[in-house]
Amino acid sequence: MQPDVETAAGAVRERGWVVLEDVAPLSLFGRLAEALDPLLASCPTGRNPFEGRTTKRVNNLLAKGAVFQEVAANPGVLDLVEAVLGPHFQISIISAIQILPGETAQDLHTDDGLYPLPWPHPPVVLNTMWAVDDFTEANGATVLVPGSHQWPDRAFGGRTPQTVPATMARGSVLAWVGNLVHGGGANRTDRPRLGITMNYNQAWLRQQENQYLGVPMEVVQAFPERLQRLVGYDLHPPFIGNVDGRNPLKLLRRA
Ligand SMILES: O=C(O)CCC(=O)C(=O)O
Repeated sequence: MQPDVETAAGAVRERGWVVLEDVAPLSLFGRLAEALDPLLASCPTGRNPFEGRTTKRVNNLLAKGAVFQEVAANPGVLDLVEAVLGPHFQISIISAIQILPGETAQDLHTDDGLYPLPWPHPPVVLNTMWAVDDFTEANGATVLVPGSHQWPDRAFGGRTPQTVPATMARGSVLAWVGNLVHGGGANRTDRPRLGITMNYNQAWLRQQENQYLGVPMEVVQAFPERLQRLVGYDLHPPFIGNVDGRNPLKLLRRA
């Protein structure tokens, strides 16, 4: 059952994560799988253990098919992101992650560890994982350390993290806060595990993926306005992101 947005945001604040069901029709997940099929076929496996040497990642998805707009701008997910991060957030990175049979568990990490912020800090990243396949303990469901976002320091030192697998059926969406310790699970089955990670961050931060160069301007011009703003064509008050003192959205429309 779908929790209301405040209940979901409460779970994210308290234990660091929540699984949403029914945020989009199951048919969307079929269309996502179909769009990803050829992209995955020509995609190499990862370059290092963190990317996963037996894992495929297709990045920059907003430039690779209109169907991915439905992930990035899902209203139910955006309501949750706003409840956790506040009103001024943006798309940081959107990638498909396919963990292939035989992949070992990814090193545990936090997504906002990329940013040199003092610890602890308020939420600056909310990540989501769209389950294009069923996520099971055996096939590499994302593993999470509940409550780790409230640890008093960033270091794992002295702690033995107790992980739980985010098992969920195809069509579900896992959301977790950027300072929660987590990682991709090991795939001990003979079938791949496919998910789309759609990561949002505070609009005053640098985006993990360069959306301005990654998504051609004419593609962004055809997006609905909300998505254009989420890609980064917007001001964070009072004037972060301006061009000649003006909101970049106005220039995008004129270009
Ligand atoms: O694939 C997953 O389940 C999680 C991957 C992840 O956390 C990452 O690559 O940063």
